[in-house]
Amino acid sequence: MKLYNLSAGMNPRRVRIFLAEKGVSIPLHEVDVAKNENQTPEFLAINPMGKLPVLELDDGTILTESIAICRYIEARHPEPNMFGTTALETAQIEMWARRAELEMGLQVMHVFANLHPFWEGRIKQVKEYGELAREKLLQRMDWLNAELGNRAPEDREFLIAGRYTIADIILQCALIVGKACQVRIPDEHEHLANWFAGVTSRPTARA
Ligand SMILES: N[C@@H](CCC(=O)N[C@@H](CS)C(=O)NCC(=O)O)C(=O)O
Repeated sequence: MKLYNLSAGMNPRRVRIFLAEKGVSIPLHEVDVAKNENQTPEFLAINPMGKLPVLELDDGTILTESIAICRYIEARHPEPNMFGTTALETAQIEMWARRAELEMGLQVMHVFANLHPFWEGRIKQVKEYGELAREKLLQRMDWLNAELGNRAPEDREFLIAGRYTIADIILQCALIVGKACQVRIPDEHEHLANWFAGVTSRPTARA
């Protein structure tokens, strides 16, 4: 197997952390987006979207989409469980994963794409769109901080299920890119800040 990787990217980081939590090692092949290596005919033949991560299986099968890749790894390496065990827990983790991805991760991607200098001259940037996404992201941080604050203290360490799951990974990776785009967790959001400090101090956080 081979994982086509982009070290700084939000989505490849999800997969690297996930693999590290599972104790699974897959050779990485770095694709330098700054050098447009994701737009070469060779890479586009692998993923016509030109996006990372991509998992290439030993038989040549290609899997794209970070969460689909994580689900494949989960099925092959069930422990530690990251997607849920019971019907309820699986649904709750999915609920939090979708909140993390759609309510927050997506806004981070809009901020990054529309406001970050990396994309200047590479894609069409609409500053106002980026600013709106930044506002929405900050609103979601307000909501999440309040949500965590309303819980018993022992339930604030992880988003759901009382353990580290794919939902935590998705949000952690989003907020790392948020930081790089100058959208930091506001100082007064101690519950969200504590959650972030906890997940980013795990041994797998630098995977
Ligand atoms: N939904 C995809 C998103 C993949 C994605 O957008 N990857 C980014 C890196 S985080 C990328 O490759 N960007 C390069 C580009 O858009 O040119 C996933 O979850 O894997």
